[in-house]
Amino acid sequence: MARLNFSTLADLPSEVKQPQYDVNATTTGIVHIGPGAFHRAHQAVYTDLAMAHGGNWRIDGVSMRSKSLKEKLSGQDNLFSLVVLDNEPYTQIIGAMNNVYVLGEDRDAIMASLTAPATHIVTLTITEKGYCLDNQGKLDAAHPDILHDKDFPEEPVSAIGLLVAALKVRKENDASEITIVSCDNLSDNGSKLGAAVVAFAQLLDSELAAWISKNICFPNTMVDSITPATDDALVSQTAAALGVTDEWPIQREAFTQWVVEDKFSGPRPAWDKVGVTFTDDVHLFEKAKLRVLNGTHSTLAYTGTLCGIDTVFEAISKPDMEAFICRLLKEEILPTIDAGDKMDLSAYADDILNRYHNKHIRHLLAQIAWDGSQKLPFRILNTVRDRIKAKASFNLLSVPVAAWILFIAKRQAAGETITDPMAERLLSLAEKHSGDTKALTDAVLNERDVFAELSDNQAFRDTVHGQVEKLSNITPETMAACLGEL
Ligand code: CS2
Repeated sequence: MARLNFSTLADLPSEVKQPQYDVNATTTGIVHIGPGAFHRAHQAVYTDLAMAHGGNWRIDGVSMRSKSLKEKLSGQDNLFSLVVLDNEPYTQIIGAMNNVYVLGEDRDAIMASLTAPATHIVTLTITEKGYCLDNQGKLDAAHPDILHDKDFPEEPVSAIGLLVAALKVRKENDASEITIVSCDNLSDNGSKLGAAVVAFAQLLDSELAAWISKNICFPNTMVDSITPATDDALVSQTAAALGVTDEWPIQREAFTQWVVEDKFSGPRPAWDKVGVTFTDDVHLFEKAKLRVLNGTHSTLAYTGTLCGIDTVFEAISKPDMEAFICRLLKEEILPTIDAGDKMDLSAYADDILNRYHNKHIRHLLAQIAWDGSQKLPFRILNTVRDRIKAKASFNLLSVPVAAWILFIAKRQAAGETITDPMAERLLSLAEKHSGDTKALTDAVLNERDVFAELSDNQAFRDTVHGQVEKLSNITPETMAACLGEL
């Protein structure tokens, strides 16, 4: 079968949406660090649509480690398919990706792209761990990648180091019209990124740090679209629909939202014309999304996995599981969000639960369960902190924490690993305390990189212990009774 590329675009079925601009005549204006599935399903799509309104905003993707995206897309002119799986499905060819680089082999090209005067935006989806932050959200100067980049600033291995190396050149060239936009699920993502970049620059050159602080904007954002990882079924389904092979199509739900703080140090694509919300304050959108969607996602991921469930749809389709999620939202999550008249939180939560009921999306709980040590602080623990401040219960919020601990224990006992920057540490604790969930719970709760001051909160510790005990015998058969007791 022929491959998706510029020469086969004309042969695609008429119902397949295509770029509404001259892709070949459009040049790079954005560098994206971490071009994984979510970037290609979200920012790249908005940017592709925005280019119909003009401007050179194609994207040079920079993979920090993996070569697979470059290898897969290079054979198809960096085109790829967005497959929207919902009640009204459609497929859209995205032409926004101009080049795909890998840090280990394309360093010169990457620096040329980052420092080009025509590059006015850097976006990032590097996941929580990519920011090299400590448990207070500040740059961890002892992080191995930061230590490396401090010693070898011209050969950075971290996104932070790469940005500083590029900004150093841009300062020398007086090319300050560039905005750096975090698109990851962490609170105050832009502010934290900017502070980390300035802190790292300060380690090298205080004048550069001052220049960055003065000239470069790091807007906060909220990003949202459920984007399951690409699987072989999607590749086959897409080939059948297109009549050509796309080696890395992307799938997502129809819903997509991007809220961006209106704070830019240079030009930007016509994102506002294609549904992106610009606002002076992202915080309500960010807090609601991280706690209502991502907090319940992680709860489903760990409790569902303990009950032998594979996908979000299957989990939320269990009446007892959905009833528990509704209780968690109503009793302990929504009360921590002060939306005033700006947002109908109850309707917002209902919409998210409806999105979970999308039977066309096979969103694996195993994917959501990745990186729990990095995700839980933003999705669950900050909510616990607000409940403690309010002298309110956090019994239900302790359930995903307890389920995460049991998830680690279960994976270690089965001789399986977990995907998490702290995997080695957490699995070693599970091995050391094998068969003793009380001791393992104490040991995990002592991990200050995850729990910070909550490690010292006896009421929190006791509550988590209590939920671990209740959940430790949960099975598919006992799920209803177990969740009903919580
Ligand atoms: C998910 C998110 O994998 C996960 O941790 O909770 O990727 C989630 O699908 C997105 O944030 C939805 O916008």
